[in-house]
Amino acid sequence: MDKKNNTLRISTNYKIMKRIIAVIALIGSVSSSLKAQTIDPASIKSKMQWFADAKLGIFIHSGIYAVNGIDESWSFHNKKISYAGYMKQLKGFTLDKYDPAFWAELIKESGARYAVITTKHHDGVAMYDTRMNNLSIVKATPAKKDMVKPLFDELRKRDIKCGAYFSLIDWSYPDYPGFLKDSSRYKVEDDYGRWDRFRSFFQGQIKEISNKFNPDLWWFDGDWEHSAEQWESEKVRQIILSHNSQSIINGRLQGYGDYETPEQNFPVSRPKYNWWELCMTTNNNWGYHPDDTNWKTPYEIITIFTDAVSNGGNLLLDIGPRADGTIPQEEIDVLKELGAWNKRNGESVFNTVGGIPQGHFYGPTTLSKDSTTLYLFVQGHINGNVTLKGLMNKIEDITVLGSQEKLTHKIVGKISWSAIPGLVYINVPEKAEDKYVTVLKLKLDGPIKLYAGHGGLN
Ligand code: FHN
Repeated sequence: MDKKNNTLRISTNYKIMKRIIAVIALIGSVSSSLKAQTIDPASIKSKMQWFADAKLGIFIHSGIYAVNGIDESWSFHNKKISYAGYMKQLKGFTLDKYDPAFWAELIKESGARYAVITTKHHDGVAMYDTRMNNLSIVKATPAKKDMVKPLFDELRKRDIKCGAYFSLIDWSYPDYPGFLKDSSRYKVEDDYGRWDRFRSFFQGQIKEISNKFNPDLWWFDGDWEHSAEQWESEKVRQIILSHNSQSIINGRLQGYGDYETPEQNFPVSRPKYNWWELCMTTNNNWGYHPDDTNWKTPYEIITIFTDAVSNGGNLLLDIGPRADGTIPQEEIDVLKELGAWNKRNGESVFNTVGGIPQGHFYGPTTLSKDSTTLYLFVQGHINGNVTLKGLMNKIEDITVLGSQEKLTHKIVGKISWSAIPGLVYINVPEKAEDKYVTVLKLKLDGPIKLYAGHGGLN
């Protein structure tokens, strides 16, 4: 048998072996993914409690995309700029005015109970000293420093939980299939070995982030490009929980997360999830975009925030710092205004539960955990009375949060022979109003009871 034939046979055998191994791996991962769907809900309820109580987080998209003020990662993926042009921004990322204590103090002042920072976006540039490759702000930019640990340290000094945003997508990594919108490096099914090398890489980064920063919360992104089996989502979840069983994971790990993350779109009906968080930009962009002056006003952010909380969710409000580490003044101002409103009215959001069903009150509401206190959120100028329908309880006291003004109320239309409650009219004098959203605190005679019928005799 000549050498050539022998070599040919060996390489064929190798290819067969590779496929057999891949098929076994696939069967293994499918069966484990079936197991993973039985994540024990009781085992996550207690560790999710801080998240359920927290209501407000601050999202931070910090990356080299701030240098030119362009779309994070998407600008080269969508070919608005060449990849080489995009990566030139590495040279301009200095963090020379980065002040993690100032960031943490501002986040604290906003009233937020947690913060989530990008450790790596789809562009593959790590915002910390990764040992898995050389593409990081430590090794490849003038910043020459990790920005995650200093921030986490300052946040934890202020009892603020720390979240790590991690993009599963890595359009820069040579063994990652995806690259530009219309071109990819390879197909996973054509080269499992190459895909395995990428998996070892990104899972290695997850291990090092766990070890270096011990995140309270993991905010995965980009899971849409591959399946749970291909990502090995179950294994990723186990890597995290084996390091810290109390870590919570967002719902962008192809079915292996703990809570849902609707993005930019506001729910009208209450989402059915146990836990969910609306993530939203402060203007229209996640990263620093000096040309985007479409800033949401404090009134808009506070009404969106209270609406999300009323529907049983959280708000993760995003800021996009500059490449030098400074935060745009508009974002500083809005976080301060939000914080001032939270100082006046925080009792009605933090540590509460979602409010009463729609129809009883024309606005957001929340309840104390024992439901003996009902909070009504009245947006804008009130001009007299607000109305509450179907309340069976006796109201013992009504206070305007912030001004602490005591209010009276009138029951209208209660028929003596009917069990159906009358309407509650509450007069709110102009002087008691909040400049954004006025909160009325109703102390009830016990856990709330509501009538939701159609008013008929039966
Ligand atoms: O593609 C990303 C996007 O750049 C940004 O990071 C948002 C934030 O939630 N997540 C992805 C889009 O859903």
